[in-house]
This record gives sequence, structure tokens and C-alpha cells, in this order.
Amino acid sequence: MAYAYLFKYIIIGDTGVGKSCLLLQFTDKRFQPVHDLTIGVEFGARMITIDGKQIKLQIWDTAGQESFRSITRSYYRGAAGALLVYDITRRDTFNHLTTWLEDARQHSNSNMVIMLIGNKSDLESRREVKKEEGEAFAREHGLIFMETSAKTASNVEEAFINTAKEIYEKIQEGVFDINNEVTFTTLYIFCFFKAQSSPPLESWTVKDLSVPFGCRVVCHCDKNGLK
Ligand SMILES: Nc1nc2c(ncn2[C@@H]2O[C@H](COP(=O)(O)OP(=O)(O)O)[C@@H](O)[C@H]2O)c(=O)[nH]1
Ligand SMILES: [Mg+2]
Repeated sequence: MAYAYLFKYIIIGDTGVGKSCLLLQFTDKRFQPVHDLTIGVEFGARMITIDGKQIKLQIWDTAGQESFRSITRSYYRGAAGALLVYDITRRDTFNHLTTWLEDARQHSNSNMVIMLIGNKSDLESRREVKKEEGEAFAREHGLIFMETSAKTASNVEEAFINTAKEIYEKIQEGVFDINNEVTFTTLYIFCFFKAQSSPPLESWTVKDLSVPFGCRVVCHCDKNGLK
């Protein structure tokens, strides 16, 4: 599981806009039509490639906490990207964007990349929010914007990957001062070592490190495990 960068993402927005479905579509390429808060996973992960580099996206889902407005600081902590989601068939979810944005800006790193997502683009006949309105909101608040459908998978890959590209560019430009980022993301590295000796010697080593987001992870293995 070698990768150059680990980015933490969070997904925010009103209940029912499709946050958990977007995550499931991105990580598992499937759609779960039944609305059941209890099926919400707490986070998912997937590897992507940008500029020839392997990047691991670790995506946190609210798992229903958002309905109680009890999203905690630790949810935002260390996030490099946020997907702010509304439902194009429910204007109230669009009207609440300002509150979500204030919350996010208050609790997160000021360089966090925010992608505004108008989800359920497959439900054109029930649309209440025009695409132009989403675009205008994004422009006004300096966000990137896409309409997606977690049901048909339209633009789902693009939303997650374009966010990562923005983060990656910021790192290249030196906007994120990686050495000074203090975050509490814990990365578990499972290192599998297979010795060249005969008979083969196999061992698992688990080590827990605090890794700032965007930080390069370099692992060295020897027969004593991870160094
Ligand atoms: N038609 C359609 N339904 C969706 C889409 N995304 C989510 N849903 C449905 O919307 C409901 C809420 O989705 P969920 O992911 O649980 O929302 P969350 O509360 O934001 O996590 C579920 O019944 C989903 O099946 C979509 O893109 N299109
Ligand atoms: Mg959910």
C-alpha cells in the first residue's frame, strides 16, 4: 500500500442530499437506494493517481450526525478537501449552504479546498435549483462546482478527483506549508515483509504515526518491520 500522499476529505450538507450515496458510489461503484441512516459508513478510502503519483483519499462521512447539527471539530480537523453537497430537487438544502460554509470555514484549515456539489442531477423533472444558481454561489464564495448523480454515477469520479487535483496543485505551489501543518490524522501502516531467506519468513508490523495531510509517507521495511 505505497502512496505518496494521504488526503483527508469530509462530506457535509443537509440530511438526505446524498452524501453517503456519493461516498459509496466513489469507493464501491454502487448505488444504495434505501434511505437508512444506519447504513452510513463512517469513512471510506480509495487510491487515485495524479501526475503519476499514488494518492490515498480518506473520506469521512457524517453517518447521520448532521441531522443533529452536532458535527464536531475533530470531523473537520486535518481535512484537505470538503465536498459541500445540496440536493437540486430541494431548495431548502441549497438555502442552508451559507450556514454549512460558515461552519466549515470556522473549523477547518483556511486552505481547505471546497467542492460545491449539486447532487441528484438524474432527477431533472423535479429540479428546484438551476445549475446557474449553483455556479453563481460557487463563484461568489470561491468554490469549485459540479452537478452529480450518485445514482447514475455521473460526475462522481470527477468531483472527487478534481478536488484532489486542486489540493495537489496547492501543495506544488507551496500554499500548504506542509511542515507547519499540525493535524491529528492517524495513519495506520500495515507493513508486510517477506524475507528473501529460505524458508520464507513472514511477519506483520503495525505502526501508528501522526501524519500531516499532504505529507509524504516514506516507509522502509526490513526484517524487523517498519522503521
Ligand atoms: N435519484 C437519486 N437519488 C439519490 C441520489 N443520491 C442519493 N439519493 C437518494 O437520496 C436519499 C438520501 O441519500 P443519502 O446518501 O442517505 O443522504 P445523506 O443523508 O446525505 O447521507 C436516499 O434515498 C438515496 O437513495 C441521486 O444522485 N439520485
Ligand atoms: Mg448519510
